[in-house]
Amino acid sequence: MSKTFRTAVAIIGGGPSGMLLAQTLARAGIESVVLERTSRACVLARIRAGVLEWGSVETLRAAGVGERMDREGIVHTSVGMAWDDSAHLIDIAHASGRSMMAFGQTALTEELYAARAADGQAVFHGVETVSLHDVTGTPSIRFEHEGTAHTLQCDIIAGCDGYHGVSRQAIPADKRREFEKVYPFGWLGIMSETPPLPELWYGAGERGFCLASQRNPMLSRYYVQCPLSDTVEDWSDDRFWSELTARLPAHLADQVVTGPSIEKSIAPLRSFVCEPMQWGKLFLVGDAAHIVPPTGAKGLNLAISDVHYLSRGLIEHYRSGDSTRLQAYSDTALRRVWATTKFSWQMTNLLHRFPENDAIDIRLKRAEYDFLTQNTLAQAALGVQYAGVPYED
Ligand code: RFL
Ligand code: PHB
Repeated sequence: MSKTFRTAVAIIGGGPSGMLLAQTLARAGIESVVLERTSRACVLARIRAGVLEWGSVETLRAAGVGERMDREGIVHTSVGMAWDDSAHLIDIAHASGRSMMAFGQTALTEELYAARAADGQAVFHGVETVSLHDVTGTPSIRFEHEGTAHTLQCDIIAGCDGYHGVSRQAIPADKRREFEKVYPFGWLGIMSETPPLPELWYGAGERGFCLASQRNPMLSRYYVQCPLSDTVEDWSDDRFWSELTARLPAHLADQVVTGPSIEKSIAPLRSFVCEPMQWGKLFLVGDAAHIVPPTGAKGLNLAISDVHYLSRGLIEHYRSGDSTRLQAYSDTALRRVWATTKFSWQMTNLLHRFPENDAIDIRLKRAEYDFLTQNTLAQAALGVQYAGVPYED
């Protein structure tokens, strides 16, 4: 048995990129179908990003999914930087004219799934053996769903299937250039139902990187840099809290409210960019095209700006037949991707201990931290990048 059907935009991947694209297109009257490998419960169980740039906040509001974010999110105008016992708050709003919003990716994805369900839009969960065909001509996607083979014909394919997805491979290897850096450590993250510190703090120093972040007034997210060989079993809650508080300056460590973790995981860190982000009628979006290390909180924000550029191009293409912006998608998106990849790499280098770092490397990082915390121009440079490179017209 096999089934053939058709849509305008076939979206592979039901993570934040795919669902936000589907939502934005639906509001412009453009039909799409989302194909997701896992179950809805599995997508909604992922705990990842937590900080939204103001450009992301505005994009989400415009897509009609901002209400809960505006109710529950924590707006912050500063970000803290600490090194052993030194601590400075950097005024992001002063430097950039914009603030940030702490709001979890999990909650955002819940809102996107609720909005699509309210519109009655089908998301095919549990799709298998997804393959892309004739992406430079008359595109289609073949997949299996609940034991039945399907062919989805479409005008456009949006590859929103993350770093491990299949879409990127549909760009011929000799036309695709991939740039990659894998970092020699991971981030151990925990979630705990305790009040967070009043500000978001990035910490560096003798014992390595740490981060104190927020979800809502009774939900905190914390991270410490750890060796890649560690497993979550190596880290009891007690060990985590004592390591985190040892890495923070004493006056911040004293404010940390500890409690049982409700989630604990280790994430590897990489910088990765695929060029181009478009091939024929295939457009890559979000983690399918690029990965940044989480230092600086940019991955989800880049996914949202990709959706902004692609949906704008698609809406013009369908409304007026003008494909200029759509055809410029890869170049436009990549300018922001590279600027942001540079920022995440720089923040990662500054704040982490690498196994190969020797005494001079550490002194140089400390000198850079001192310059940053003492020089208002350096703070302005950090502030505009942390708040997010403005979207191009
Ligand atoms: P996702 O979230 O990986 O979703 C891709 C979806 O595609 C599905 N899929 C397929 N579906 C159909 N067919 C196939 N063949 C498929 N292969 C895969 C997958 O099941 C999945 O549902 O990519 P997307 O949508 O582009 O979203 C990207 C973001 O998830 C990611 O960039 C952020 O989470 C990164 N990130 C952060 N970003 C921020 O902006 N701010 C942060 O504070 C922040 N913190 C983080 C982070 C990522 C982290 N980890 C664990 C990687 C903190 C961490 C710890
Ligand atoms: C988070 O809250 O999960 C978070 C915050 C800032 C980052 C990365 C992750 O740089």
